[in-house]
Amino acid sequence: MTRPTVLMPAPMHEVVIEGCDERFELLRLWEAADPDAVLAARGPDVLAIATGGQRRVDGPLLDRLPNVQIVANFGVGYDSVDVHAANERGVVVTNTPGVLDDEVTDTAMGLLLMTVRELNRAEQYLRAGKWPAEGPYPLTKSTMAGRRVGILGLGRIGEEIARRAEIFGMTVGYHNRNQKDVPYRYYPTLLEMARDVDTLVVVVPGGAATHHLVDAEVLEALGPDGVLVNVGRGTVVDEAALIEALRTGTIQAAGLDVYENEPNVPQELIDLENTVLLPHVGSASEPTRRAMGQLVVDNLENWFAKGKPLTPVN
Ligand code: NAP
Ligand code: 8YV
Repeated sequence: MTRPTVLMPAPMHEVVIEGCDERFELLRLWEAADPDAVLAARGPDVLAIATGGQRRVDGPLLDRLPNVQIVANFGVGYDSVDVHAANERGVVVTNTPGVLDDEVTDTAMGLLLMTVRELNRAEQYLRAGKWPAEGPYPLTKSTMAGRRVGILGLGRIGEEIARRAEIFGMTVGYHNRNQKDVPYRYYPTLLEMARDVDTLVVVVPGGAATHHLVDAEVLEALGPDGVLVNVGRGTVVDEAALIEALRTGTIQAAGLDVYENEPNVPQELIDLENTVLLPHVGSASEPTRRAMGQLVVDNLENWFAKGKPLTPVN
C-alpha cells in the first residue's frame, strides 16, 4: 500500500519527523535545493502538511497542493495557518491542545513570581557580588498573596492559571466573550476587569479578533500597582502602549513570554528594569514538546486510518 505523502515546510521536533518517517512519505521541503521545483513536481501527491509555524500555510501554498486534506499544526495557537483558506478548500486543521497546559501555566506563574518578587533581579544582584558589597537586596514593592488576578482568556490554560493563582492566595476574575460555569467572577468587558484587578494575565489566542485588546486605556485602568503577564500572543498587547505605560509608571511591571514581532523584542522593553522577558518558552520542555509532537503525528495517523482527527480546530 502506498504511504500518504506529508509535506513538512520547515524542520520540526524529532518526534514529528521520526513519527512521520515511520508512517508516511515525508517531504522535507527545507532540504530541497529548489523548493518551488519540489512543489511543482510533487504538489499533487501531498495529502497532508505538518507545520510548526515557521512558514505560513495560506491559500497560495494550499493551491499548490490540490489534494491536501489536512494541516497538522504543532502548537495550540495556529495563527500561522489561514483557517479560512483551509475551510474554503475543505482542508482539516488540527492543533495540540491540552498536553501543554501545565507547562504554560507554570511559565505564567514563574513570570508573575519573577515580576512581583523581582527574583531574577535579586539573583543577578547576588551574581554581581553586590550582596557582600552593598548589603541585602532591596525589599520588593509588592507581594503575591492577596493579588487580584484578571485572566483574559479563561480557556484550558487560563483555567489552570486560575487554579494555581488560588493556591497562591489570589482572587480570580476573567474576561472571555462567553461566560463559563466556573466559580470566578465574570467581567463582560476587559476594561471593567482591568479597573478591578491589579494583575492582568493574557492567555487568549492571537489573530484579528484579539489584536491590541490590551491597549493604552486598559493599561491605564490596570493602574500604577498593576502587573501584566502575557503568555498568549504578542499581538494581543499594543507593545508601544505597553512600553509607554512601563516607562511612565502607568503600570508597575510586565512579565512577557510573547511579542508582537518575534523573535525581535523592542530594545525599549529590554532596557526597562520593570520587565521580565522570556523568549517564548511557555511550552519549551522536552517532555511537553515531545507530547505536542506525538499529538501532531497522532492527528495525521487518525486522519488517514479513520478519517477522524483527534483535535481539529475547524
Ligand atoms: P483555549 O482553551 O481555546 O482558550 C482560549 C480562551 O480565550 C477561551 O476561553 C476563549 O473564550 C477566549 N477568547 C478567545 N477569543 C477571545 C476574544 N476575542 N476576547 C476574549 N476572550 C477570547 O486555548 P488555550 O489552549 O487555553 O490556549 C490559549 C492561547 O495560549 C493559544 O491560542 C496560544 O496563543 C497561547 N499559547 C501560548 C504558549 C506559549 O508558549 N507562550 C503556549 C501555548 C498556548 P471565548 O471563546 O468565550 O471568548
Ligand atoms: C510553541 C505555542 O512555542 O502552543 C502554542 O501556541 O505558542 C507554543 O507552545 C509554539 O507553538 C511552537 O511552534
